[in-house]
Amino acid sequence: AQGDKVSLVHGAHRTGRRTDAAMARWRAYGLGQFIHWGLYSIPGGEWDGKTYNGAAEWIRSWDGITKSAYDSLIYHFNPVKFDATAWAAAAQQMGAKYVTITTKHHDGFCLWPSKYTSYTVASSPYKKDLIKPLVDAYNKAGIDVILYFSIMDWSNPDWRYDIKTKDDSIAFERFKKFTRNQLLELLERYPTTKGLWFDGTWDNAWVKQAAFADELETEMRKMRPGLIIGSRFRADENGKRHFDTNGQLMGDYEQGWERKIPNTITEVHGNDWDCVMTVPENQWGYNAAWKGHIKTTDELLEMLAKCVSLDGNFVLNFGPKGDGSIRKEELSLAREIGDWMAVNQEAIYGCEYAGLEPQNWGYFTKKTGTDKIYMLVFNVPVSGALRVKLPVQTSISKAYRLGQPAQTFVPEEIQASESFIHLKTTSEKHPFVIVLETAKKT
Ligand code: JFZ
Repeated sequence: AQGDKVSLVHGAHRTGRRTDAAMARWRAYGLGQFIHWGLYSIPGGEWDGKTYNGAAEWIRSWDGITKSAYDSLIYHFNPVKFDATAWAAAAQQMGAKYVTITTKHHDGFCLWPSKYTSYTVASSPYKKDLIKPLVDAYNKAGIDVILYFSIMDWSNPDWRYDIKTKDDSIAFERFKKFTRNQLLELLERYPTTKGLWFDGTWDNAWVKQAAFADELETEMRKMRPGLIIGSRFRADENGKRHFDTNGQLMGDYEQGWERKIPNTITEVHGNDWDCVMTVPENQWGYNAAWKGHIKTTDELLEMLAKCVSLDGNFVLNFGPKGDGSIRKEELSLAREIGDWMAVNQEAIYGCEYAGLEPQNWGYFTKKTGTDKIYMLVFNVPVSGALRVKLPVQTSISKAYRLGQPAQTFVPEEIQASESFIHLKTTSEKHPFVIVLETAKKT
């Protein structure tokens, strides 16, 4: 009840979803790409012949490596094989509608020539800005760009995990100015980008900056109408992150679905969200020795289908190598996802939760603003009969296989508003889509 709400100065600015065109565009993306690229891509999870067991992009925090040795990687950063057009072409073929690119990860190394630190690509042998060619190439390929930015910055002597002394507080004030400068710099330099993806915001020093972060967010939104910022940027005045003290989402979409996907629509509370996913277990930056289970194309497609069926987007991570090339395993996954998308994208783009009871054969999506339902089939029952329950007063007017419109199905109504779609074969080896055109019974 309204009466139970506490009044907050730095809580959520809105209840419910954003209703503007920029957010509607984000919501319709369906599939995105994430790119983690930086100095950590050079060692790729190995140092002096030893393997680091953590995430490759965190190697600087390992005691098997000295900070100065890590920071000296800047003198070896020379991605001669980097080809922004080729990266964008691979993402476009995969079917990605947006890409999130690390402008600066926790190590603090900037892929753009920031005026505010020398720890940037400008000090490397490569010298040139990497963000501009990426933004241009992806935009040219029709893909929107979102800039990843880590607040936590291990390279900056003013960064603090917590503020305990007067000196900490003085240093962190400088750090806040630096952070604001860098963010405004990014928005000025790359005016076509659509959003900011924040990370490294969990430590006390930052969590205590509710007022500063709130004002900065407002300033950035003024500067760039339509700008999209997730729930991982700021905390409210009580230190609550993602959801404020009253349980309201802060930011434009829920940014907590990290390598996990909700199972039911109730878990997303009517909010926008996206899931960011790695191909191996928990490796974002390039790791030469991918260990453990490596997800297959069909597994990734199932995650994509599940996300869209629950009103989310699915974002697949790529970790390019230090030389600027993309590993062949990622390129072949992208190609296979793209081959499937070429046939089935209609069931992904501009689609949402269908409001139907889930069935074990797979996932339903619905084209926003229409009565078109898609059945994304991943598990074919031995009977070949796919159960569909529609709302009362709704019937199937036409059912056909996406990409093969001549292959139509005659649904068998087994009871009111409950039908079987009978497959002609149960020997399918890959996921496929059946379109249901529905109509209100008269
Ligand atoms: C962070 C980073 O530390 C990591 O290197 C990578 O960039 C990833 C995308 O983001 O890692 C996180 C952040 C949040 C959670 C898990 C890992 N979380 O909320 O569960």
